[in-house]
Amino acid sequence: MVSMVGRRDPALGAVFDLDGVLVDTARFHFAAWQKIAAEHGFSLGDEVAESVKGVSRDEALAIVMRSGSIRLSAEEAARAASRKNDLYLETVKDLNENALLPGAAAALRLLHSRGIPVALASASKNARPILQSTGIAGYFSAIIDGTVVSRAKPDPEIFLAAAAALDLEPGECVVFEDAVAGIEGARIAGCRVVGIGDATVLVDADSVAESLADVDWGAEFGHADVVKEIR
Ligand code: B16
Ligand code: MG
Repeated sequence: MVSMVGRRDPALGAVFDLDGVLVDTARFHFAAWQKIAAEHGFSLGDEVAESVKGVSRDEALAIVMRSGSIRLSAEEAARAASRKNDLYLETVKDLNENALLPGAAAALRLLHSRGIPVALASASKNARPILQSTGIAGYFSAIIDGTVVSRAKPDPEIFLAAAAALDLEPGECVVFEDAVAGIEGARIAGCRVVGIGDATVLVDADSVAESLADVDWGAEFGHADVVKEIR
């Protein structure tokens, strides 16, 4: 049996969220939801942005419609979800490596050079084309996305599947997440979590960095010299 590493021991694998961690697409998801809200006659306040991060398309639609006190039939909901996806895909159709967030490319290169296996754990059903268009698909040993899992974050399913795909225990993996729902799911799975974003929002993460460029890689993976390399 593989033993679990303690919270301070070096992790053996890395699990990345996509939108808002590796790629600057969270704002495009939200802009599409704002258009959907406008088309339903209400304006979607910025305070909703955090709660639609990391959750599935259907769950995000439910959150958006709740905030506008709108009830949709199953048919209307399916149409609105599909329209949101069309709007989102229109904004990401010309995505390239310039959409990678600070530190993302350097982190993936570094982990690869150290032989640390990397998995994706993204709720998005559009994850694969986005990994391709931004040129980072080749770094992933496993891709667990919205086409693979049936339960949305904060359910731990996606993180358990990512760890299993790397042939590691959840406690041997460190997850990088920008969403409150994702941090909750990763913690329930038993992974260590680095929140990417605002420390006043991501209060349940084990540690928080503004971006992947600010992560203490040496502390997470146990190589004293890695911090120097990533800067
Ligand atoms: P799609 P992540 C998530 O991706 C987004 O954060 C979330 O806003 C979106 O609703 C979800 O993917 C589903 O995306 O509509 O493309 O299937 O952050 O888990 O990488
Ligand atoms: Mg995210």
